[in-house]
Amino acid sequence: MYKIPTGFPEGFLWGGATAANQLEGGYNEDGKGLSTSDMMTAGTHTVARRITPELLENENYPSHEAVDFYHRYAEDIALFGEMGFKVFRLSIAWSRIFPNGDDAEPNEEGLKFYDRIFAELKKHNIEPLVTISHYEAPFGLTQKYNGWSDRRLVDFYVNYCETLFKRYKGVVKYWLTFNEINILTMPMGTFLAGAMLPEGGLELTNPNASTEQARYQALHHQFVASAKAVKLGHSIDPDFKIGCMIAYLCSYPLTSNPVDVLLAQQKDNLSNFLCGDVQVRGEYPGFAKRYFAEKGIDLHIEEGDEQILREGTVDYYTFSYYSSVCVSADPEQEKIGGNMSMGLKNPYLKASAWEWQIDPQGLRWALNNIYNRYRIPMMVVENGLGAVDEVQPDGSIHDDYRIEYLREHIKTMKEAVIDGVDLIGYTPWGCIDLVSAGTGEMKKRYGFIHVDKDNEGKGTLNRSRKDSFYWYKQVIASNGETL
Ligand code: BGP
Repeated sequence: MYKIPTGFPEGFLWGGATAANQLEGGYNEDGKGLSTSDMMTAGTHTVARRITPELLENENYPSHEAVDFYHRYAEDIALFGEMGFKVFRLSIAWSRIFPNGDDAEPNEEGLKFYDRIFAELKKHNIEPLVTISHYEAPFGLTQKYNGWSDRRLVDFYVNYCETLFKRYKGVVKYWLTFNEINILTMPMGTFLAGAMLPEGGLELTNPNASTEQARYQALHHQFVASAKAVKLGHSIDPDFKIGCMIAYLCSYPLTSNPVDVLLAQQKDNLSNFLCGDVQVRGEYPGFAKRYFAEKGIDLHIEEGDEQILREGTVDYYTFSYYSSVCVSADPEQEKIGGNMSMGLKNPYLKASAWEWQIDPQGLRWALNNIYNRYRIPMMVVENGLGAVDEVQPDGSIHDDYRIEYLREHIKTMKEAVIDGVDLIGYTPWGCIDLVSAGTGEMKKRYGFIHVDKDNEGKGTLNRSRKDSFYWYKQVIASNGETL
């Protein structure tokens, strides 16, 4: 008889996930330079039309204060400890370490901040999981080089990694090179992930205007940078585990018409597996080369790049998973009115207030789909429900909708483990309320911990425990058995 797993493995890494620009605030403290995210205004959360000193004073930039983790980290980490976190995913703000991106020396004060964070995590026996670049880069790199369009960013990034790897050898074991690297395949990734100005500069009507040629070239630079970082990291500390991070975009065929089925597979290939194949297998897959050829995308690939990619494959695969959509080869479907964020409506699913369809089964599907291809350890490093929470007069928050969402996803994750997927950790997104990456809002909340701050930026910033806080604590204590 085969012995199959009965549940989550011992030592499973339960925790939560965040990103510096959505959490820290302190955007100009202790020598930090401006980062691309510091240039994004609230509401539309797009890059400011023009950066002037007046604008920097008068407009609402959500990252500038965020939820003030910069000053309140000890309290927050204690709350993570109280929930029993084994791991905490955070990102390092590149502009704290290299304020302009191309500085010769790192900013010691910036490093000291993360020294304090890691020391605090250690006190609570929480393992850090560090995203080296999460949707930001020093704004100086945009101004001087137009971000990742310029190959010189590879060296600046690798130099930044070297600083982190040497400083945090023996302190940090788990690293991720780029958050949701595949977002660069989409227009919305232009400034957000590529730190590139849209075509036409900052005074534009469409902040995401960019060509596929420009985005795939920038993506190639990030692939090379990531691979070099992996190789370097292993030479500095062979115990480092360095992973990729991909936004898993789950697309189902809208109908059983084979053209829809094929389209869904092509989407899966281009949206998800293109990046996965380069980072896990170390080479561009055939379908990507075909796509480039047919679209007239002519990548500048230097001699030696292919070897770099082969030598810098990742140790583990991580991804974000929030929802799924449908795709259809029939252009009429778009008009029928089933348009959701990122794709077509699935008649079998409900959606969040932000039109992200809720699909727990899709997570099991994704885990199997990815694991069958790569056969390396995996982590779900983002998952969750963005929702408006109501604070009761006594201060409590009854977020049963959030509990329900997470419970159903944890159930299907467990099924995937029983299916044989080598899943090692789970860090739901925004374990403490933070600024939304997509909109810059505060009211789209994911946390177990509430932060008193509204969309206009007002509030005491006080922290409080939601019902989900107590629920997640017992999930962790029971290693996923008590749901
Ligand atoms: C992912 C990002 C996160 C994050 C999350 C939720 O794409 O990696 O930074 O914020 O999505 O998105 P939003 O904040 O738009 O709800």
